[in-house]
Amino acid sequence: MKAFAVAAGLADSAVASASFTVSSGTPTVATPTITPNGGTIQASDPITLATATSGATIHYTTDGSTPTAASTQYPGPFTLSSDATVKAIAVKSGMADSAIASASFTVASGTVATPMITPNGGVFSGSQAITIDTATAGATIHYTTDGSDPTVSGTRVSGPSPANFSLTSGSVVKAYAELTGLNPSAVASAEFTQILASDDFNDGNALGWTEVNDTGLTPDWAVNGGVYAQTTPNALLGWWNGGFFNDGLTDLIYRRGHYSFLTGGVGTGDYHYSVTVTSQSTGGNDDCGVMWRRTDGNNYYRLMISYVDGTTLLEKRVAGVWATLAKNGRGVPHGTPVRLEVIAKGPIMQVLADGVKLFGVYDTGLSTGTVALYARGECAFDDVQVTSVEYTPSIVIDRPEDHTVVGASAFDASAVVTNMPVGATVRFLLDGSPCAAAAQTPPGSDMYQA
Ligand SMILES: [Ca+2]
Repeated sequence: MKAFAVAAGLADSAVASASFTVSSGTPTVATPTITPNGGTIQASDPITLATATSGATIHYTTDGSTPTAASTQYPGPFTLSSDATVKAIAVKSGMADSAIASASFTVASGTVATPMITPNGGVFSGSQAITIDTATAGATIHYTTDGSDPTVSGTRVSGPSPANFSLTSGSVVKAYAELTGLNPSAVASAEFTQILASDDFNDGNALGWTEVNDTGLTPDWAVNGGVYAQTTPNALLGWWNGGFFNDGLTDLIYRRGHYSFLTGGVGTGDYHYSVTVTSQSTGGNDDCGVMWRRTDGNNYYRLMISYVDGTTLLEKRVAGVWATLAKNGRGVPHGTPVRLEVIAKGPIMQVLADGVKLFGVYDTGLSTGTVALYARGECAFDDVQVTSVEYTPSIVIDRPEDHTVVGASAFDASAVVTNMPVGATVRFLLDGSPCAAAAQTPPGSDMYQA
């Protein structure tokens, strides 16, 4: 465009000039991005396409051909099962098509060998040397010692294979390996529990144990023949004394007994406590058992086998107040050793006899304290072992108790189920048959009733 000015009596102005380009009026759609932008990927890695232009659609090809608006529309992140070049274009009505983006991918073939953890779990004292290696040369090992997933960067340690380190406390070790161009290995896992305390009494003494007289009547604890035993007969320890009666201390005398606790404790309230218990009388009214999380004479859990009743009883004493947590009609004969185990992890506690689960309870009353041996009668103890516990028991059914009911009558039973997996159900059986009105309504961990 050119212009000049005129006015009467004056000479015309010079000519001014300027150039203009008239726009077509159709802006261009932003070129798509491809993430990751090529390279070696795993077959499971998602490929993501995007454009900065709102409302535009993305079309793409994976065979190297030029994409158009007629090509496959991007449905969201996708994966590639073999080597491919991804090309993408973004289009929007009223706008010019974007430029074409392109990225070439190599899909890893083969898989890194799963690491070997050596030793592959177990029980140790003090410290434990660990080696993790993989048969795939050049691979990087990633491992955790806190049970967490090593494929997540969080607390993992990474380095070349083999990885060597030592554990100084109980741990769940998990490891996997990766190498560019290969699929990552599966995750290997191994559980290491640490011995926190042990005594087989084969040294002929009970050093490290503190005996507690809880009846005012004289007990007699001693180590003989490699076994730690209380040998004063039950009848001399105030067992009966005219019947169950209140002793004036808001405490039934039948709960009293004698016990010996591990003086130095075990440093934690979470542990796996095992001991072999034998009633040594022939027909006496012995009660033998174990205690755990004992902090003083008024605070502990106790499992008691009643050899006269043929029952086992799980109780707690918190601030001096007794409460029954569970009972069971599973008796043990006199003279028969039974291996009692208590697995206490947070509020979840499981009790086993000879490897068979007696009780699982959820209780928050006491969280720490030492272990003890309980005797209200002639009870012998051997092979005490306390180890760390590295896992949370999977399913706990809390405080089911024995019931006796007259035929053709009904009673209510309930169970608190903790850590129940998704999709699991609770069944109540009476003499092996499903109960008529069992409530399955709660999802997951909750109270179930029948
Ligand atoms: Ca022994």
